Amino acid sequence: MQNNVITEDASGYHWEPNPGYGGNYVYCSKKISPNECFFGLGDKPASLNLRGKRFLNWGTDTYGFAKEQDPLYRTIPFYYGMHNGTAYGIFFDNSFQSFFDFGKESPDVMSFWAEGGEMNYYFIAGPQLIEVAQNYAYLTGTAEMPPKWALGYQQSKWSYYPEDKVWELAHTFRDKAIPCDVIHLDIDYMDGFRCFTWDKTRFPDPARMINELRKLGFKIITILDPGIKVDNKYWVFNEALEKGYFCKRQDGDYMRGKVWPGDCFFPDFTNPEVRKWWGGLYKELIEQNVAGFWNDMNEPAVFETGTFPDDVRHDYDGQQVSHRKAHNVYGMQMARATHEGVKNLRKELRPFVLTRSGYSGVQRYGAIWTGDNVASWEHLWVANMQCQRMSISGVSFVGTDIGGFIGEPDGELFVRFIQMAIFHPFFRGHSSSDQGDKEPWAFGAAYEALIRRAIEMRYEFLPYIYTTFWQYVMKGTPMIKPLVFLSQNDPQTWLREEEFGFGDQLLICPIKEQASTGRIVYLPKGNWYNFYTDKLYKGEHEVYTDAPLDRFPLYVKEGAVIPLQPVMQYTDEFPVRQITLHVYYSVNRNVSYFYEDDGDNYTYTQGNFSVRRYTVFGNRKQMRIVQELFGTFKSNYEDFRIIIHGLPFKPSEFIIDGTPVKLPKRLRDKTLTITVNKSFSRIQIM
Ligand code: MIG
Repeated sequence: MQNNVITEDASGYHWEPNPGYGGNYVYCSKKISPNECFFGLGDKPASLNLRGKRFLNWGTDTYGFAKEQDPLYRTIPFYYGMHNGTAYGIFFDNSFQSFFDFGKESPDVMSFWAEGGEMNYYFIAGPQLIEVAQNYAYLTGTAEMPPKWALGYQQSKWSYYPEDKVWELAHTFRDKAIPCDVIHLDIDYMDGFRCFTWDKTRFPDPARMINELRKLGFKIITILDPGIKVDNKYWVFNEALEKGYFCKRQDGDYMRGKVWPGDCFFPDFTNPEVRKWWGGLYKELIEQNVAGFWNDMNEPAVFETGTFPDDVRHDYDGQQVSHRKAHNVYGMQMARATHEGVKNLRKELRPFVLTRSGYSGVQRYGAIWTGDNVASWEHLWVANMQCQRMSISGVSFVGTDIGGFIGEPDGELFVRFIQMAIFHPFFRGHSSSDQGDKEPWAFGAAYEALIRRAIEMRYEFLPYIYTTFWQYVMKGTPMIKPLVFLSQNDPQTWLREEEFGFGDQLLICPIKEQASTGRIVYLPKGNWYNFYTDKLYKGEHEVYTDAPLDRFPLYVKEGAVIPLQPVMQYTDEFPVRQITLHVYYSVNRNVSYFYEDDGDNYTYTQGNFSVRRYTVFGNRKQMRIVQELFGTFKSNYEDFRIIIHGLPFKPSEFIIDGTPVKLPKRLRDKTLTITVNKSFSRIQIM
């Protein structure tokens, strides 16, 4: 990095007139270096490299959004620049409507500006993209470990009701042996869309239903919107009115807007007292054993006008500001109120909150889904870009409505969507009510089998996914990594955008075209095994990869140790009695981790976890696996089943912690399976 200019001001920090509003923009511009690439900025449904484009941040409800549409639901005013192998980040912490121009207006100038507020930006030095990501997370906050069940498959629809329908759904999953952990109840479970109520004709006894569903291994998540129905017989409305918790216009009238319940008022989540009150409202739902909460429409969305008028007043933690300043953080403050309230009510258990809107830092409070996407092949690509981009923008716990929210996918599209989503941390099928069925069995038996297999794979990979989540929690390392994050010095990765890394050891490339039976995949630096064939390929090359409908391009880094568990119908169906470690031979030393804890409480913060660190290396005649164990968590299994892939020699001896184990003849193959006590520290294979 020495003596290299990383970034240089063009006109630097200045003001520019804002004709629309009559005041000034707070403005900063910087020179663009030749070959400079730009990444980040949250949920933009555009190509990964942002060079040559301009964007606007203003959280917006965008039903059926299109590729390149801007803005969408979220505001993450943070980007990466990278040139000559050196990366840096800039976080423009300004909640007003903001703009980012990456050389669109003038090819050599990058600018960012906002409608008001301060020129308050952070420069984050790299030189590695990953380091910038980690430091951005350090600045804006990392997530907590999620409850493990929230990483299972979740099924949603707008809406499942009445109770009978929910049962039919639950039984179908179990009868068909398609794994599922969660059922979402969308707005129709409420009494006239009143938050924190139930429609008692549709759901006469929610606590009974929820507890019976739990016996089948299902958890319930309910949706809650910010709009509170104007109704003086409704306790939530009366309480907020009495306490002055609703947003008001500049002239003192209430901010009134139509949403699902009809005329609504809206709590001011930027007020700490309101957040506390809102958090407390979850008490009854929690007593009924609702497991998680879904916050929708929090851009905030209002029918007809889109959102609040600019003159609406907000407390903003005592600053008293207008909606111009509070708009982009409103949704995050709602998610925060929910997260903190639920955490406080459930004490020892981890909250799960799903939010649609968010600002930088929203990752502290919950997961994000990308919003109202469409059942099309183009949207599969869009979902791929959005999830990669959200992940490098601090929000790894992200997913899209699998198959598309709007419209009807055919079986093939659904299969390709869900195969990609196996490696999106938030894994949920969701769809709009009038758009036909999109449950895993809606496409006929052949597709059902393929969809089941994809969901099963998700459950098998859970130990690896959970470990990857832990790495994100500890260091802010993005769980999904664009190719360029794996190998930023390789110019091939600067523009390629469909392949993505998941965790330290996997590379995925979604199939994004109809009737495709394979595609070209670019493998970054290192050597990579095809997950299905065990064939080894050299990195920094394109590889044509077969992908008939029952598989997709999935590669494992050489030297990887991947922990897999048996298929389960839900995450705590039975205690895991055996973990399979898939070990991939390598001459180059490679390190892998395997993290475990209790799965749904906070004892991990007091040391009740275990981390296994594996080092794998070998030569033409032997191979070694070293295991180091940290932490005190006691797992339920005693042994590992170890499967070794890619041995270049026929093994005859296996030495575990110095003791030779003669291999039965049938095991003397290039792929080797053997059971080993979980506390081994060194394995030698010769
Ligand atoms: O105006 O609650 O993005 O996931 O199913 C639509 C109904 C409101 C929008 C969400 C979608 C949800 C739907 N909501």
